[in-house]
Amino acid sequence: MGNTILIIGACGQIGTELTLKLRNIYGSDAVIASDIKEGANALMQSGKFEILDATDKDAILQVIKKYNVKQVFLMAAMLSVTAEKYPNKAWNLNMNSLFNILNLAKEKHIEKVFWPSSIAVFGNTTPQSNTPQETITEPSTVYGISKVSGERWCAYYHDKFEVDVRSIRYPGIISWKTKPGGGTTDYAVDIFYKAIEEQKYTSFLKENTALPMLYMDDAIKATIAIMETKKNTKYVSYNIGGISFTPKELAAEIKKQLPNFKINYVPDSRQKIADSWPNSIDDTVAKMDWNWQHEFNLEHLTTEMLKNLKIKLNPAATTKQSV
Ligand code: AKB
Repeated sequence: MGNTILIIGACGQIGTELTLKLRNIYGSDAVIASDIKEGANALMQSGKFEILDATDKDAILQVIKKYNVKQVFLMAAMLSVTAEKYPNKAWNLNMNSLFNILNLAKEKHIEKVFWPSSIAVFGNTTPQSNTPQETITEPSTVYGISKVSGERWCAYYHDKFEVDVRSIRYPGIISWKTKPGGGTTDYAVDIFYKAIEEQKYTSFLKENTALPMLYMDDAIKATIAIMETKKNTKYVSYNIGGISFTPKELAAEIKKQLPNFKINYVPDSRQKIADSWPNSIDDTVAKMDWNWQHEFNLEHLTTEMLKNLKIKLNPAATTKQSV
């Protein structure tokens, strides 16, 4: 157990698949999953799990010592929509969990940290199309303020205390194993569930609201790549682009495979958050610095989502059909 990894927030949308992938690569004993409550069966059955509160530094240190942890992936966070409802809780979770891990790294209990940032660091004053790596970051959401502050703290600990902390500005992540919760980009996952279950979806964003998105496999690939790169990375937190689409474009792609699918649009308060975010991301710097390249386009991810969700939501029917 020379290089044990601890995932904090392992039961969330990204944490679940990241844990499974890392266990696949490094072996189940080398990756400890933790969260405030238990998660999906696949995750719980694949290796060791600890109940852990990301804001409790002493409890984290105990787990680090118990397993001789060297790397921490801090995936616990409150996302954009929930953070608007509970600003104090969001600030407490998003910032104090980060300080805990940065301080544990500064105190040499761990050697390497991954911390997720987001396209939420951008705001209304940011150039919206092909948003560059270095640009105006004036977010208008509680979540965005926590992410831009987190980026600055990561850079500070890196420069002042030589903490090896790496980060990605995730766009909306699309996946079928674990649902996201409390985000603005969640519509792009919910739409697939509703398309299969009800053949219709009411979008809380306007039809032409484009947002940057990424299929989960690409997000996991990026996360592992930035943690493994031996190159000297210039930035702590990198833009990664993948695809960019509107609810209307996504619905049209789903309709190609489910011709009866219908969408209507009833924008709510989430529209304002989406309007403040970029509609596409320039990730040239990530491509140059650590060879980032996404694989999944809109058509490919739609096919993967529908195929896997049909099995997940109705396993019996799928088995019967395939007999
Ligand atoms: C959210 O919608 O809040 C997140 C994000 C883009 O960071 N998915």
